[in-house]
Amino acid sequence: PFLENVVQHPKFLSGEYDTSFIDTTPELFVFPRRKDRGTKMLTYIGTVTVNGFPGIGKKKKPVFDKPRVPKVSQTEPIPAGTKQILDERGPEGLVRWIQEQPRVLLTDTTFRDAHQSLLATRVRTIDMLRIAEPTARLLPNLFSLEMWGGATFDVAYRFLKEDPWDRLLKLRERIPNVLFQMLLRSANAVGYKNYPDNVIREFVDKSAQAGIDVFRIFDSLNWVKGMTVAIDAVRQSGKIAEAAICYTGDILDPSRPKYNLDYYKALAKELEQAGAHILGIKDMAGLLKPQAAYVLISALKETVDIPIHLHTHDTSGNGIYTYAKAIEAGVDIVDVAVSSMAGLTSQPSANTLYYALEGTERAPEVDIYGLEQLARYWEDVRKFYQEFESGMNAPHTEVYMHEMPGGQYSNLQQQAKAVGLGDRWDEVKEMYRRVNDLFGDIVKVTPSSKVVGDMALYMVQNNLTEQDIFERGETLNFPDSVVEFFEGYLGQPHGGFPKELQRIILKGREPITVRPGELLEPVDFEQIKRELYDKLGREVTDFDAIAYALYPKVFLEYADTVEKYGDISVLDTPTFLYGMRLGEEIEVEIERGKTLIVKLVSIGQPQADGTRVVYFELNGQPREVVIRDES
Ligand code: 3PY
Ligand code: ZN
Repeated sequence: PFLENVVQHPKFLSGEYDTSFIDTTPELFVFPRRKDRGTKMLTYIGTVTVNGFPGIGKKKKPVFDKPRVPKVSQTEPIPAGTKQILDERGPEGLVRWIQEQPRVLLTDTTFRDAHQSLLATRVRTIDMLRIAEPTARLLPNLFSLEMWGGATFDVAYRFLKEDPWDRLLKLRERIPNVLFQMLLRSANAVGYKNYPDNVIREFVDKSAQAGIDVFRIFDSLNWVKGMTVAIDAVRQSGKIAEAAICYTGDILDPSRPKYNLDYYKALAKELEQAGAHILGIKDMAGLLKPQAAYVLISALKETVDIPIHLHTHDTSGNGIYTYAKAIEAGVDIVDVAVSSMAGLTSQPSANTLYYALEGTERAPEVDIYGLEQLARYWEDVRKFYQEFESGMNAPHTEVYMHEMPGGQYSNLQQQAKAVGLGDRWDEVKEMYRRVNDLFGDIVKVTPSSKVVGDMALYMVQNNLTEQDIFERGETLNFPDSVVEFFEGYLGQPHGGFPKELQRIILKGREPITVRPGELLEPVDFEQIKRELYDKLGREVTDFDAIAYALYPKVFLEYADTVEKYGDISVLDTPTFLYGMRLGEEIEVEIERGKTLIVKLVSIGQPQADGTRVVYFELNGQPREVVIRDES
């Protein structure tokens, strides 16, 4: 391979080399890996075909229609948008621009929260890339595209075996005009626990460099102290800090005074003072009823001088009405999704909101025909992921009872199935509410919602009641997330922890009351890079190092998969999830302009050692791979 590298090197070919050529050309020493890309990919396809995909199992691959991609001009320049306003006028200039807009502005969440909430976050990069440029052309007037953060980061590595940074960079290339927005869980970054401050700073800094413009920052307990590092880091990166209040309870219900209007007004003021460019209202479960929205937004408009951005979920079916009332009260921006990815646990539909506001002064500036074309594409793509649908197909007003975030619903349901509680889902939801009350009525959003979910699953699985917890708590092994929460490692809940329960769960250990980041040792990124280099035997990027710092095990498993199967993000989604049908032929573009043609010829009988030979044709040549049959 060394000689091959030398004779193929452009300098060598052009004759522009001298005796230092070898010493000054380190790439000559980079050799291709032995197992070729084709074989690795066939091994993946063979494995899914024989053993199925995690969470789907072994299923016959359905025949899907080719997604209808809107036909848009390839030659005309992409229209300018909010991204250019931020780049030219800076954060303060963008804020002034927002305040000058008489119409309501829209954020499209289709690439993030919509599929996190409907399809367990499983939408893959390849399906976003195909619609990226049409989106840039058809929706240039959006305020932003929420396309990163929340659960997408973790799920990309853990289940999709693809690199979320790569998604960000590639989308940025194709969508140069609209602001990119992400959801950042403050000190929990895009994970489920508090990280050291320098991890948060590094994460924000690299995300900003890679293309994120608007960071929606929230703390899962509305603990402003836990948000300060993230707000500060975003401001330093020159990007937009949208600090968000998580909405819970019901401001119009006098029997729930814990989260009343005064509580939200005080929080809003605090966030403005902490440096927020925009105030986010994050109604993660969809609990904000229409009249409450009117009252809340009206009061907050009086309280703060920054724009207000409202996010809700349409679980109850009241989403559009809530937005209409919020828009009447003067909200600046609202979150919507393309109609075929909207509604229910997702955001209200952009298309529907367009018609609801048509002809009014605050109607959004949006091309409805563009939206309809995008809706067709997503209608087709959504079918690929049908196995991850939650099964909810009508409004659920019971969300006002359990208060489960839209982004958690389908994920917790998957978790319940995985531990054998699929048929006790109603009980789990009921228990979710009871655990909330047991915990003193807390804000429930990742990761505090995960704590409540884990506890609910634990109690249902072990047939425990609240009384059992108090009577036998000393002998119970509570889920780790629950223990960490009561230790204070997610921060401090409004009103404090219920003391007796905390004592039982911590079994006598002392909780912390300071910001966890003050106690956590900074991560040494150089050390991580060396460690990773030793483990992976390849160049380690800053992005890899951050991912490893956030979730070491998930990242290593991802790296292992890539080592074994190569880059499988290039496979079309039906093949990625179901493998291939006998006799089927697919095309895989492994890099720009380089396509493999794969045909599944036959699958051999199981052999004595539990393996099967799977016979393919790769670009017309016979190839076989040996797959362990796990059935
Ligand atoms: C997340 O943190 O992923 C959420 O979507 C919370 O609503
Ligand atoms: Zn949400």
